[in-house]
Amino acid sequence: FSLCFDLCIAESYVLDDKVGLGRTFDGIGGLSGGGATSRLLVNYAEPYRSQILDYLFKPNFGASLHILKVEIGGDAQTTDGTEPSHMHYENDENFFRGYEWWLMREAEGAVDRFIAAVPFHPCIKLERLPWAFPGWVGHGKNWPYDFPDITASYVVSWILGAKHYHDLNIDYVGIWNERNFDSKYIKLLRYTLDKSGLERVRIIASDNLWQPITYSLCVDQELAEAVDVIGAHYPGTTTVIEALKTQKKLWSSEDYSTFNDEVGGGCWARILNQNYVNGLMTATISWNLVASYYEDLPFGRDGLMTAEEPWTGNYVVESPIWITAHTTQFSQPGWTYLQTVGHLVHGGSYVALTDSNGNLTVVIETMTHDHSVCIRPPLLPFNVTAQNVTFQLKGSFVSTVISDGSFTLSLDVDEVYTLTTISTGLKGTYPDPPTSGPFPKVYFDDFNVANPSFSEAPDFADQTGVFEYYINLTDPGPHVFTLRQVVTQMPVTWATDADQTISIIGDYKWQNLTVTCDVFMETVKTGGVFIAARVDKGGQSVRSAKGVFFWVFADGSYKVTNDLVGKTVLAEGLSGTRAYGWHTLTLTVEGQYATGLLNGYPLWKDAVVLGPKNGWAAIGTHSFELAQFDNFAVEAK
Ligand code: 147
Ligand code: CA
Repeated sequence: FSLCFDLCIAESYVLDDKVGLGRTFDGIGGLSGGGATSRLLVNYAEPYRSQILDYLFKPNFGASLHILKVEIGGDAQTTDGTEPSHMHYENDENFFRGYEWWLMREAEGAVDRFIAAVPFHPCIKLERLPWAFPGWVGHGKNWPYDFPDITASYVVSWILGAKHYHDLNIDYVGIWNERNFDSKYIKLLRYTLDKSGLERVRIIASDNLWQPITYSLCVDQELAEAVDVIGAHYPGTTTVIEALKTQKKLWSSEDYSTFNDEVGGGCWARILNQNYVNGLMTATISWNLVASYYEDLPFGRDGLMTAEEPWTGNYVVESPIWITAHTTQFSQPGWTYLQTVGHLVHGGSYVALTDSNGNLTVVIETMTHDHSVCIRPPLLPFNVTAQNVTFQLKGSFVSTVISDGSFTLSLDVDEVYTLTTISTGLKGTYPDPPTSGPFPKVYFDDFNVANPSFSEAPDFADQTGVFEYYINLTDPGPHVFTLRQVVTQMPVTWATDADQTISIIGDYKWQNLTVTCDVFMETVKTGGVFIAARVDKGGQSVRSAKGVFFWVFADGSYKVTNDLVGKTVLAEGLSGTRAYGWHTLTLTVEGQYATGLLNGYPLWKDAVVLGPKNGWAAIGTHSFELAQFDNFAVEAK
């Protein structure tokens, strides 16, 4: 029985910089993307949106993150949705799509506002990584390395645009998330960066496992010169000897992905310390930054905090935020780990960091196994019990603290302590946000926004394809401002996108409802569009989505299907619909029956719907084709 009281002998640990220092600390970060994980965040009203950003980025307030990693949108499904590319087509460039630009500016803004107020200057490091690429980058093949010069200039154009249009300096760039890397491409990327005046941008490879990238770095000197950081995903706190031998910085460039309750917080506390103790990793990045996507999409709530209700303004500052603060508020990128870090005799771990200027921060965690399981990899059993620990300060820290340079702590299990000379730490707080509530049962959007701050309409979460605000300059009538699906070719994918495009919206619990939308096909003969209810799947499973789909086609026909692929037909017939004309579709689902109107007149009725019982509303197209939507409305029971 191991409960330990004051009389117990304390195990002793030395903290010493005389023996030489360890590796340079690069920071703790969050990942927005991979994919669409911040989708709902942008639609929060003020002051809640800024409060959320402050909990994430504001120094000495909350998570006070050092690194923001974002996806470079590739028009394709990358876990919880698609993110738009800055180049949908070869001759197209637009650096104002999506919300990642805005998020990067806000992250820097939160830091800048702070810099204005205090003399101490932290800065946020920006990193970007592609999951997918527009189809033209692969010339129609699902592979980005056949034309490496095209891929490199596509990626570099994003970094140049970040600087030119948003004054954002990107510090790190990656290759292709959790997919193959190509040595020739990495060297060409380095060359293209340098040629574009971006020598300061560092390359991370390969955002997958430690191998085979480490092996390639060992045998290819030119590749080793091009790569600055080996980034591994979900490393389970360990690395491999060969990676250590490369002398490269080692990062856990994607980690966590765990439900953000207290066990999630425990996972995060354990890996933040032990990624260095066991694996000498000097940065850890959480997938994801903030859970701002419909919770019924894959990996619901796997973010440092939760902000999934822009319609109420409710958000939740979850335990991983405060776990992060234990490290981020008391050490900065550029500080150095001491060599004297390690495991505690009765379980748990400690790290120590210094600014080499007299400041010292020690972070101790005593997370038990069951209180710190992460989503992956599996966690082998281990024991942690209450214990007394004595820290002996040596080297330049002898005089920093107490007279004899030592202190003793009584540690219980599942605790995190920060011992520090830094006095600026703060547990930031705002008044409680509004209470949680469901998506509004009555919803309407006419997309009539002349200068939208975002390219996408509120609450629509694209699952294949990209739906953007559009202006019909020549439209004489009521459809000047619409929403348009703009992806015209299957992208170089990361997940298995559907062959149709689809954007979901609303409450996953919706059962009985009416969906109405004006639709406009832009493809003669073969064009097709749908509105839908009870859509039961998104994310990587979007291809197998079921629901009630009401389609009209440019060949003058309609269909009602039970699935997105259109295999299970519930009704079909003639509609007289065509391209380049507006039609109004209305779909009502009530219990086991569905009914459809065209332009307000019954077209089909009482189609029998045996499942699914509930799901989101949706709009979409039959293929990767241009089409427009207007006056979208839902009335749910
Ligand atoms: C990662 C992706 O990089 C993220 O975009 C997101 O999908 C995240 C969700 O947990 O997962 O991909 C992984 C998928 C599977 C494994 C590791 C990473 N795995 O099985 O080890
Ligand atoms: Ca409109």
